Amino acid sequence: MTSLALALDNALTTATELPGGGHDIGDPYAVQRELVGLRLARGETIAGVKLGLTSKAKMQQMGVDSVIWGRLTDAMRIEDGGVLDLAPRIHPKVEPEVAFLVRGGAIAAVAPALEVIDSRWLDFKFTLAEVIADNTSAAGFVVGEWQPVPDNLDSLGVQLIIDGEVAETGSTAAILGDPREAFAEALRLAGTLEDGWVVLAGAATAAVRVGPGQTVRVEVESLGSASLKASS
Ligand code: 0L1
Ligand code: MG
Repeated sequence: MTSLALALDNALTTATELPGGGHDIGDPYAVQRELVGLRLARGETIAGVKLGLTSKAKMQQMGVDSVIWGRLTDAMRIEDGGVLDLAPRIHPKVEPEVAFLVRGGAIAAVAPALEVIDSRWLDFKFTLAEVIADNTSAAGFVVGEWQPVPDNLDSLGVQLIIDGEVAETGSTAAILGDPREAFAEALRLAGTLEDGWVVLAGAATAAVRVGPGQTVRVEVESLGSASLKASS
């Protein structure tokens, strides 16, 4: 077990930040595996995988041209319309996404989704290796009602609505041109996707900070909506 995995897990469980920017990390995905392994040892189970940096804007921001991936656990899942407990969070943000349901290694259904990201790195400042080690900032997710996959999944309008006001507007095109590309990447990167897993395809807009008592909703054209309410 690396000291970095232990330090990141301590940051997660105590809601404290670690200074980033200068850690010498050999294999960041090995650190991520150890970090998530600590969660599994506490009784959590893998619920799926997430893709990160799937938009051109985020790739440019990080100076990379490829996506990253992380692991979702059952403890990260928030029921649609449920409560996001802010007490164990550091500086949570929400992003509007779409989620896929896995069956037989393929896409069985699609749904509107919210991802909660909450970097364990101070002020969300990290290197690419650091954010991979930190399980790509994964902190929570909400999945709306599963739907059959429409033909035009690559050009659906997406809105992130906070307390009834539109905070961000985008399109599923921002997710690697077509969210199905993100599913293919998830399969390639994770190696295997198990039946019943959720694949979070990536954000359609920038992430937005979520504060006490706020209601956050994603609306995806023709797919519907999903929401959470932050604790006060
Ligand atoms: O899900 C994401 O695209 C986030 C990846 C990590 C970068 C960040 O924390 O903003
Ligand atoms: Mg995301």
